[in-house]
Amino acid sequence: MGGEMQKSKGRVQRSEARGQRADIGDGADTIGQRAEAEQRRIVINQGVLSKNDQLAQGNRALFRSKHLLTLNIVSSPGSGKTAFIERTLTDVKGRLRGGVVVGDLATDNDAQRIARSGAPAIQITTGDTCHLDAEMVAEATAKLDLDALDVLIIENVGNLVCPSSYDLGEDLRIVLLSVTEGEDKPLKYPTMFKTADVVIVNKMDIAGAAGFDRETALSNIHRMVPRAAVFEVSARTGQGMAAWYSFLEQRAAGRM
Ligand SMILES: Nc1nc2c(ncn2[C@@H]2O[C@H](COP(=O)(O)OP(=O)(O)OP(=O)(O)O)[C@@H](O)[C@H]2O)c(=O)[nH]1
Ligand SMILES: [Mg+2]
Repeated sequence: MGGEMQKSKGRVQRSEARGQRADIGDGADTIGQRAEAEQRRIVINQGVLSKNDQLAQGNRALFRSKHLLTLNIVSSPGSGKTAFIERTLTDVKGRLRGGVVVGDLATDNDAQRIARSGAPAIQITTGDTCHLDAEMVAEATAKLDLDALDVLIIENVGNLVCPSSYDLGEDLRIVLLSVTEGEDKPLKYPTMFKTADVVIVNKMDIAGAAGFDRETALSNIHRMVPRAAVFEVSARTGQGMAAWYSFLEQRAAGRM
């Protein structure tokens, strides 16, 4: 494996769809014109999503043909996605071979951090785009030796809104919630939480200091997504991570 880190740059073109939406809405004065503009917006959005869905299916078929387990990790900025990935890859080394694609608006800080754990890491810089899409992931993963991996981890751009609508071809969508964000976040960002396969409650080492209401948080998560597996962990201390590793290794074994 050996700590390589590469960059896939300049994906600002992904904002095309937003540009189109802004254009068609301008100058619509009457109710009829606004309704027509709204209808056209919906058609364009469906077009963008169905193109993404097709590309995501292509990714999924490729990843499965390589017997990879693919994770799409999403959360608010700073919940600990990179810390969670770093710790996971370090601790499962020797049992699972992991590779990472990480998206941020700017900087390759996260890919550098992950590369230090010894895993290959590709940074995507999205410019002004607040999510990864299937095309970006396809381009980035073309730079990885997928035959040398068991698990492909995609760290999405940090926010709980945009990434929820974009299938990347993953097997599992993993949503992180850290104890400092507020117990109501699952209720406020329902689309993200409802599409989760796994919810990781992170930073449990500071739950007491943060006044974290564990019962309320877990109840809100279960209300939004009763089928999700939930792990309460600290990516900093390692607390609770063993149960996550068992789950991960079991799922990865199902792909081999
Ligand atoms: N106390 C504590 N701090 C943590 C834990 N996990 C992450 N952190 C800290 O939280 C901050 C943000 O962590 P990151 O891993 O950069 O978070 P991220 O979700 O990847 O952030 P973005 O990529 O910017 O969205 C850092 O200062 C981490 O050291 C944890 O379990 N406990
Ligand atoms: Mg990060």
